[in-house]
Amino acid sequence: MKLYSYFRSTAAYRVRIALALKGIDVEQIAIHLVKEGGQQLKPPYLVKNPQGLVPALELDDGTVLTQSLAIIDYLEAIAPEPRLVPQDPVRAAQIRAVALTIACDIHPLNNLRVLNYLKGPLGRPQDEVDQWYRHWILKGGLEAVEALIEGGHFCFGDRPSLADICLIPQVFNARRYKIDISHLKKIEAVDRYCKELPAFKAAHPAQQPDAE
Ligand SMILES: N[C@@H](CCC(=O)N[C@@H](CS)C(=O)NCC(=O)O)C(=O)O
Repeated sequence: MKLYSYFRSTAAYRVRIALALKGIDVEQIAIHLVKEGGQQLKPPYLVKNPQGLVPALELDDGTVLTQSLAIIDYLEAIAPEPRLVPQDPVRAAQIRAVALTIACDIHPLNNLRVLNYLKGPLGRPQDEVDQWYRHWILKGGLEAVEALIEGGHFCFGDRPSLADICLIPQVFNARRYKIDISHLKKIEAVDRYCKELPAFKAAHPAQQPDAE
């Protein structure tokens, strides 16, 4: 299998963590989101993912899967252990709620193309774009996640789940943009613990072949 990825992409980072937790090796193909006006926006990659976003997972028969959470669902189906979403329906719904809060309600508002649109066509100055980013990552975003998770070493229970897979990359992104999350104590504790686990370390942006 081939994973189309960009080292700093939080959505690709989610898939990399899931692959590492499940011990699945893939070939990584770097898609640079900035160089050449964004390789994600041009063929040949655009043909693979018509949304012009990373990640995409290309199976050995050429089938291309897109959307990080759909890709992780696929990985869960072909390699059920270790489970990333438990069978207990209540716990599964709680984990998915955190994952979806991050993947559907935080990340899309702060994606590169949205920030570029604010700066470019809408002509907003950088300080307003930064304010936008800070607002959406915290309000109803990570501050809500802080209230939703149990906390401890992981978001829920005693093993990594889809919630941690979504949270750790989003925290990486928040720190990259110098957002103060020191009031989010449970999130900080989960981040501190997960970051040291081999699968999370292997998936970290700095460890990727295209890291800059
Ligand atoms: N919902 C998608 C989001 C994918 C996404 O937005 N990827 C970002 C990187 S984290 C991207 O490719 N951005 C390129 C752009 O905005 O032009 C997923 O979970 O896979």
